[in-house]
Amino acid sequence: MGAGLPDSPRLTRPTPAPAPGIVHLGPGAFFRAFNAVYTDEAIAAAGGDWGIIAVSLRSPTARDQLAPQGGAYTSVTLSETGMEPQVIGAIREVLVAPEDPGAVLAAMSDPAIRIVSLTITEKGYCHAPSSGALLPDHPDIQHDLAAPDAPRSAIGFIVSALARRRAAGHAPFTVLSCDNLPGNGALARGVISDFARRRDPDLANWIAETVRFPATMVDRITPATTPERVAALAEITGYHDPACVFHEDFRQWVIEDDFTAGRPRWDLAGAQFVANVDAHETMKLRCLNGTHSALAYLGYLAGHDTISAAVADPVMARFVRHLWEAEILPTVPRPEGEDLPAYCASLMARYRDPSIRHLTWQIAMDGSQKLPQRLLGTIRDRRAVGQTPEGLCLAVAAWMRYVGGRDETGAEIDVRDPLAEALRAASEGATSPEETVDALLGFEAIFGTDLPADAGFRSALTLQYERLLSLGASGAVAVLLGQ
Ligand code: CS2
Repeated sequence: MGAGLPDSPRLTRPTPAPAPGIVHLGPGAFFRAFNAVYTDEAIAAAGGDWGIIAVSLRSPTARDQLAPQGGAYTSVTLSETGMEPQVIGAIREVLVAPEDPGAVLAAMSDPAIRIVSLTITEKGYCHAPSSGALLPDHPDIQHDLAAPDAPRSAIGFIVSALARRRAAGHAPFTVLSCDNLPGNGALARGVISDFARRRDPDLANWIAETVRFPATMVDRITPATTPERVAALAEITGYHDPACVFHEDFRQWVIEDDFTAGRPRWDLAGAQFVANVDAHETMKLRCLNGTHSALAYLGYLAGHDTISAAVADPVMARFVRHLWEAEILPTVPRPEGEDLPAYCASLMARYRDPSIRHLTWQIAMDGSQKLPQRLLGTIRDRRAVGQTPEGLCLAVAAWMRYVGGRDETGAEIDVRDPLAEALRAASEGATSPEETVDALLGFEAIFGTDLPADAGFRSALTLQYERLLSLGASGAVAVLLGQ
């Protein structure tokens, strides 16, 4: 057996764990490639008790990978010249909430914890993506209102911990959302306050008066870790680290500087502290995540398994440029310090990097939670000035084709989405392309009520959907580009 395989020695923690200061909910690959890296470098540069207690809300996997290594793991920068490993020591431990919710609440109630940060994905906020409002009938919300000492959702844990801090006379922690959502700070405040009000209006008032919810824009392309990459890393390091993560070199973190009791010197690791994040967020969600989703559905249907393969197709690459220039950038205010055309050119370079191998299937996940902020907001803005963004309509039509569950060869698609079953049933119940579009537009939590009522949008969408069925993804894109 080669030296790089699991019989290699396990990675061990190189330095003592920093004293705790942050509880992080959602210790997935993105968090390990981003927040924890910035925090590790900030502690190295300026010290401070900002060690991270990570909490898995669902699976024990991260804990099982990290615990034998004392929380240490390898963050690996990918490029065409190879892999660049960096051992990260900022994580102290990982708790598994379903196993011991009391331990999680105890950690979050400790006054030493001054920040609770989140990378729980869009669906973790138990909200209606089209409005941002809390879903009171969401099973986790129902559960957590009934069982405050054993919550399941991030919202339930945050409100229970804040209740305990208030009762003990401790200051609250800052809630730092790091998910790809517009106004993620305000959204977190909204769902948490709504939940708290249902539990205890006085607690909700205290939260409104004392808790800070700064907004952030987060950016680093982080494909899922594969066994092949874990083995490749062991080959070059001589140790085995199943908790390792792989990502591009680029990273950008823009943070509203609004914290109750301090924060690490993330600025010394390159983070940007600003008064208002909105413009950066809109730029990133529409230009990067919007075209990521367009490429995910059209690329997958066209047979491209990765983003780099999709943009290596000249028709798809031209399509992405068309989206930026003609449909997206007219809706994006220029953030201070940014040059929008140059930003898009750098996105294309990031997409082209073959060493990243970011799967279209991975990005295609959870479309029902992603479409509103990535595509539909831009469509609304174009419609509001009398324009019909056909390219974005084609991207939405491709999502509709994708959630139907069969690709262009008739093969089954493994659609991952909290609404996958309902979306599939709606598609299968339709007897014509028009009916399919109507049925899917009927999902108000995704499309709201305004877009389904917009006849211009409906007919543009139906036209693109029909073209997808008759010409395929590549053909429909070519026709749209006038080729
Ligand atoms: C991707 C994002 O999976 C997805 O939905 O679009 O994870 C994307 O890679 C990051 O937001 C980049 O910062």
